[in-house]
Amino acid sequence: MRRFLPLLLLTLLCTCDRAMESQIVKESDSQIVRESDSQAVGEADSQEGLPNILFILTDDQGYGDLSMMGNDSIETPNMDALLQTGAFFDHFYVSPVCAPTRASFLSGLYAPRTGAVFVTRRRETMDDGILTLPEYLRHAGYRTGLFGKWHNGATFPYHPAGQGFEEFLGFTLGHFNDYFEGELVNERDEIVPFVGDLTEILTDTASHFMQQESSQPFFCLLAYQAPHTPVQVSDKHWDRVNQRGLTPYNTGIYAMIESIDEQIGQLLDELEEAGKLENTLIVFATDNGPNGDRYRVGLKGTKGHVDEGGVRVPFGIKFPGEHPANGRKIVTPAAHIDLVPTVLDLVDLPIPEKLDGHSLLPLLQPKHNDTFNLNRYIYAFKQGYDFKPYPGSMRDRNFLYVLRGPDKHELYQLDKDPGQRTDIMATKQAFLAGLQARGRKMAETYAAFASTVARPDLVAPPIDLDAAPGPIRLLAHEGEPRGKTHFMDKYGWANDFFVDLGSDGAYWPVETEKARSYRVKVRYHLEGNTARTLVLRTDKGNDVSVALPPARTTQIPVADRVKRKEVYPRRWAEVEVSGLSISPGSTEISIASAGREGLWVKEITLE
Ligand SMILES: [Ca+2]
Repeated sequence: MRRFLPLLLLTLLCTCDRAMESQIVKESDSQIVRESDSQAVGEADSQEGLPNILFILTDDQGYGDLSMMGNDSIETPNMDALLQTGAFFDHFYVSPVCAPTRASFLSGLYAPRTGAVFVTRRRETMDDGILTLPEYLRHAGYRTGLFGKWHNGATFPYHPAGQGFEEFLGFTLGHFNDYFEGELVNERDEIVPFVGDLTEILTDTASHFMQQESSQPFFCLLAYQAPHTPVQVSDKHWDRVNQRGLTPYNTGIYAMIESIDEQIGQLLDELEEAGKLENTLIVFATDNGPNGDRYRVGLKGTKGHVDEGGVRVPFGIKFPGEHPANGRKIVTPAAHIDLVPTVLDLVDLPIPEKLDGHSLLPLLQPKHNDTFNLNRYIYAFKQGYDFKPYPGSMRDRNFLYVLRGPDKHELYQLDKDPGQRTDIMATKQAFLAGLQARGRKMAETYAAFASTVARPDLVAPPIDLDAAPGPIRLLAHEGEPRGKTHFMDKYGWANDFFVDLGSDGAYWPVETEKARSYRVKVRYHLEGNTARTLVLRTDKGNDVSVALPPARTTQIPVADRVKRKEVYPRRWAEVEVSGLSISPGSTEISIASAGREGLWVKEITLE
């Protein structure tokens, strides 16, 4: 449902005459988006001169996970070349975890403003009223594709196809639990089974998309899942890295990064052969700090932390041709929120005033001599199920302020102490204690800003039954267990399932304005020798029952190099039942079964 649109649309309309002539209007129905946008494309100004844009985003690769960072345990020649022959931002910041970073890259806003405050249980969902980078670019005449990880909402209208991507092959969850076999989904949310190497499949699909004959420029987001866990990688890459004396976990992580590096090299070769590279701008970024304790150039913290190691990542923009910014190293701090305004600036679209980010193009002008300073603080919030201002951090080029707890303030002199060894707020060294007044001032600035970003009205929206173009998958980790029902893992990360589903049951919050009767497919596991009855019910009192025959399901064999913490994929049993009536205004679909132990439910699909 549309919640945030009026503010942004109004801003857009007020900031530029061109926007007055051709409004970027967002509809909640994905089909309408597609039709209206294609009309807008026809009316747009000439697309001549607009570059193609390829945005490569990796998952959980930290600042130190590149050979160019002095890490002699990894070989990343293609990533290094991309960053070093483009404009390399050496102080670039994202959020501590996946989904908020992606929401900021796509919206130009700090993630709490978009609703994407966490990574699972629908708290990764970006409100559909947020205008996204692909939506802006479609207005400028681009065709748009996402290949890989989305992680900002699994169901329509939050699905990538509801948020501006015309083509999509990937997964909407926080992580995919098998690199070699599984079920991806496409832009219609149809299941697309695959067998192969996920990193290669995503690269090939992106390559095919970019090479399609078209009069339109493209925007391609290639969002690799590697090196996110599970640690799975082909023998070729494992064997090479395995000679370097690392732990099995780090061997696997580096091998996964080298697998991406190889794919990037091949992809750029293919684009060059197709004559596309000379007019393609390439952005490279990672989405948070390293997913483990490994080399990170002395930075403190890892993925999930608001310290430098959790949020400072490699970022570069390689311009096509002989652009003066190529080959430059930029030290002015920049962030994920700057991508949208930078790209809008580049393609001559108006930049909404309410965005948190700024265009980085002025930094990239020929006369730039590194004195340009955006004169601002860049924030990072450690988020959970609900937004809290701590832990959080705020930095400029010289100082880092950290709010560690409700009243726990830290200050670091970032230019002299990038490893955060000396907390100025706690020091007894007189020459540093003089800076504590600065820390107190930064604390006030941080508190004032943090109080403005939370949008509890956008967090964890119900599942909109009216927006989907086809079947609606209600995944367990998008729902809520009740009473004694629980997830296999405590938190209910992506791919998890309801365990010991009994009479307390579990439910999914929904919204609908239509009356419909659904056929329901249930994916489950049931131990013992006796069938159980599963009751599906809405809060309006409609229900339907289905008998579940015993089904002791098995794990799908996986090629993990080290034991994983997340749940394993399974081959689930399936039953179907017709006649679940949903009334307008329903707010909940629940499942329950008399008895308790032994019944697990992975998902239900409404058709
Ligand atoms: Ca990540």
